[in-house]
Amino acid sequence: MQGLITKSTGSWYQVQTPDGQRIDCRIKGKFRMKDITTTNPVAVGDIVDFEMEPDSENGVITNLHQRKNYIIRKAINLSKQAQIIAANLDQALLVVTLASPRTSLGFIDRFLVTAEAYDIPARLIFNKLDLFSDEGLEILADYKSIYENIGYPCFEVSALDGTNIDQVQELLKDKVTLFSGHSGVGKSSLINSLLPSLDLRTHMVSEWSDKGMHTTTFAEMFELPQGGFIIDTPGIRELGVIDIEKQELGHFFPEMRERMNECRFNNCRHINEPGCAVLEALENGEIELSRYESYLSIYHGNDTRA
Ligand SMILES: Nc1nc2c(ncn2[C@@H]2O[C@H](COP(=O)(O)OP(=O)(O)OP(=O)(O)O)[C@@H](O)[C@H]2O)c(=O)[nH]1
Ligand SMILES: [Mg+2]
Ligand SMILES: [Zn+2]
Repeated sequence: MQGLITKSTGSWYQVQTPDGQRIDCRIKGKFRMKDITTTNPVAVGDIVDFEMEPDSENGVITNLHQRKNYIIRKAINLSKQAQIIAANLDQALLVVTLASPRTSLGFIDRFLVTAEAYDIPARLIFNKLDLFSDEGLEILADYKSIYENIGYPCFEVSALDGTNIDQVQELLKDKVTLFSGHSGVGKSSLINSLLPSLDLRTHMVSEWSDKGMHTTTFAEMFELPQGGFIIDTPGIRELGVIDIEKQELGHFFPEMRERMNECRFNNCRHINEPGCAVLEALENGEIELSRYESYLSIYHGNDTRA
């Protein structure tokens, strides 16, 4: 039998059958990926074959189908361990808040580079719009212009009062969509406002640390009545960029990618080379300094700041 992984706890996998049944399965045998060690061989979004165990309500996963794509998260710089967050995605939404908790530009950029590297279209969802002061709204406008100018669609929403939730609803139709972001930014709250029947657990952000409480502990996929699937994920504390060759890194910044053919040297690192089109664009303000700083930070391997 064939099914779709809708939840993974590490030892158990929930498999949805084509007729909508959900069966708890274990894994038999080895599912190794080339080149990387992952903590989970099978992830939400994977298509698998499974068999029912004799005299049991549970099944055993016996085969993993080829993935269209996947997104991996590396915990920290030194660790070789990586975790597949989800597989077979059409798009990834990064939920961002400017306060309670604050998402840094560096974190946004590392997420976007990761999505580019895995060839998954990314969009930014600025949540908690209801909390924004006038000053906050100005910062939001700055952030939005940085990312819209380089081609990432941005949305401003409030899961609390429902502002612009319809725009997100439209974005999701017939697609498999990953919701990602720091703990406490409102991923589960957003999914609840999109699918009110779900009633996922949410939790207040700590007043003391301004950090989320890591309420969602496992990735889980939900089917939308209008077609499509959404995947809720646990909050990401820090995001290491998975082994990208330094020479390749510029390709994952769209604004650098579109200029680097004009650099004088074809092995230009865009750091201090004469005739560098990227540095020229930086100087005349066509490339945002914060983006370039993220490039340097990832380039030099300081890529785990929260
Ligand atoms: N004011 C306001 N609060 C919100 C909004 N969205 C979510 N919250 C609150 O933010 C807190 C965290 O929300 P969650 O949905 O649990 O956040 P999460 O991203 O799922 O967090 P993890 O599961 O820990 O990764 C909760 O107290 C929510 O009520 C919003 O649009 N406005
Ligand atoms: Mg959550
Ligand atoms: Zn260059």
